[in-house]
Amino acid sequence: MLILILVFTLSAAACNKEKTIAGTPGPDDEKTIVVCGLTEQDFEITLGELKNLPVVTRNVESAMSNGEKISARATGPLLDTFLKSYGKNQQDFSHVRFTAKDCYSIAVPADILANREILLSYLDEGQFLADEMGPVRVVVPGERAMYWVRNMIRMDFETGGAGKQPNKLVFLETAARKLPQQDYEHFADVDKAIKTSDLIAAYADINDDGVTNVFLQGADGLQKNETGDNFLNAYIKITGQEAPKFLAPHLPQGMHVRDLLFATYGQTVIFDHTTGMACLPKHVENGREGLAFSQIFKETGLVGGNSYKFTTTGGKSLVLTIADLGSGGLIYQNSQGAPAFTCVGPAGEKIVDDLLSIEILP
Ligand SMILES: Nc1nc2c(c(=O)[nH]1)N[C@H]1C(S)=C(S)[C@@H](COP(=O)(O)O)O[C@H]1N2
Ligand SMILES: [Mo]
Repeated sequence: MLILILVFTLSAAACNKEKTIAGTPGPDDEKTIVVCGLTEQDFEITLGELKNLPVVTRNVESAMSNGEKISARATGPLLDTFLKSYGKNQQDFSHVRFTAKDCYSIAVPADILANREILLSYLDEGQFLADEMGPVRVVVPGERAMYWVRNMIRMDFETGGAGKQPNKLVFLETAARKLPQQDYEHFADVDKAIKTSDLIAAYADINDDGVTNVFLQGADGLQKNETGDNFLNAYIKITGQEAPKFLAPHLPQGMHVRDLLFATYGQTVIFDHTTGMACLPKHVENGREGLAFSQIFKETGLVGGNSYKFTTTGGKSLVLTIADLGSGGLIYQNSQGAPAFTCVGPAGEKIVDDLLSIEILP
């Protein structure tokens, strides 16, 4: 009984600690957070102002990308509580992007906005945040630690609906062969990398001003949206460990994406077939093993079309209709490891070797 009372008093004391300190003056009260996309004019709020909002406290744990766990006892207002004062709620947005002092940034997508609490925390374990966390640390209970942005200094509220459907697939390994490659130091190794801006300039519509978010998909299921600017000022390391890897020297490591399966820029999907072969279900057609044409479509969000234009690195192209595809079609790797297409249609077997791209024709 005595133990019970003790436990009860201790936990009550822990709760009260947050209750008594939340909202009281602290060292970061004058620090500001920039808020964009919520009202007509961007504005700044100070931590002191945020502290006027009611708070919640959550005991949270999350996995980091390296498998380690981090835990916290976070206190602060919910993003939804902050938004209520502007007549909005989390569900009103397609993305909320949080940016930190060290240039780390991440977009929280609509499905998380719809299902999770987001804390704008300014206390950890009942203490004001240390310099490496403050003024605000975003905490999303139940989500991976990449969404927990410490030193958060800017919030962008985005409402842009989904952009246009992708209609072109470019194979990264064949595209990269024709682009300038440079040495890139990666831990103890020197690998080869291409500039994303070269890749996009050559194979996608770099001036597509609808591109505010570039979607990145990792082989392990990681999904992220990167800003057009961040994406275009970076590299894809195409050899060595964890290749293809999206990275840049000025972007914090948490923003790098290893084992990139595909990136969608505007209407173009850049797809790494080798990574696909390692992480997607394989399919056998006509004695060859590869990825089903339909599987790649399903995975990348490419849809429909009545015919497809297959183009080789040499610039030759072949247009096939759905009927021509017959058996469905398969992308396999030729003896040099380059992607190649095959299908068995009404007119027999068709092969497009050294495949660079596939376009969906209306
Ligand atoms: N400001 C900032 N916040 C960040 C990161 C970062 O590099 N900068 N990395 C994120 C990632 S990828 C992870 S796994 C966790 C790591 O938590 P820790 O650095 O606080 O241990 O913080 C997230 N928040
Ligand atoms: Mo991470």
